[in-house]
Amino acid sequence: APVGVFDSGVGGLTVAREIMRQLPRENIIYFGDTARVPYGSKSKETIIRYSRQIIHFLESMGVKAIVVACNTASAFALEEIRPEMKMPIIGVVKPGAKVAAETTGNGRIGVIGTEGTVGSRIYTEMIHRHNPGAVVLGKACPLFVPLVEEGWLKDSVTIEVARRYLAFFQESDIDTLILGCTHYPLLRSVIRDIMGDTVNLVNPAYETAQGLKRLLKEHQIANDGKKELFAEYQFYVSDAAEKFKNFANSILPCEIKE
Ligand code: DGN
Repeated sequence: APVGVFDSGVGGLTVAREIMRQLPRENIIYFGDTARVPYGSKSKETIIRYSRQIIHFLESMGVKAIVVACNTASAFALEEIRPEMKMPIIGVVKPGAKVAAETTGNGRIGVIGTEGTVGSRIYTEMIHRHNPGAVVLGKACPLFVPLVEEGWLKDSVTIEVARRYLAFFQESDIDTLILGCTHYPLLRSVIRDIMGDTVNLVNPAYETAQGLKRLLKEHQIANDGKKELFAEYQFYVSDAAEKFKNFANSILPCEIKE
């Protein structure tokens, strides 16, 4: 059975991409809620309702586990929905928060994400579970999502916007920065140039794929058989399939056909 992955739109493809790289035998069914994106500025109640609907859809498609590949949905809906679930479910917040909490040298961690994610203080809460003394500084960077979706990954405008947002961390002495939104790993090199080499950038997409690997093993549902040479990937969206396909084909290691 496949793993179900969902996001508010295209961003979660950075998570799907990590799953393809790290768990190459797992089939994936991806759902992008392109009709209702963005989630970052919506209320908790709305995000929970959307997430429930999508999970029901993925369950009806016969998935064996669910990855909430959206930071905003993980922040607002995961704890609420988990008790209702029969199958394993994992979000993107906890894996990134855990690694940041455990690897920081000076206990000073920055988090960037949507207004919803940063406002929820979920990263702070999760980091404190593993490192109660850590100081966590959050900064919402709402313009990053449209810039990435426009494909302006290294554009001078993007660099200027990033400079303005990240100036928040000047003199903050953070040694770790969590890229707490699905789109931000695609801005990694811009962020890296501005933050410098002394700040460790945590990519929750990468950590989530690691977490999924452990979760599937734990539940003994990992597809580690030698039979299949290829995994199968299916993508569903609630709107604008063509635009989704173009974006997906620009960042995935495979090409989506009709
Ligand atoms: N996928 C969202 C997140 O990771 O928070 C970003 C896109 C959005 O819905 N604003």
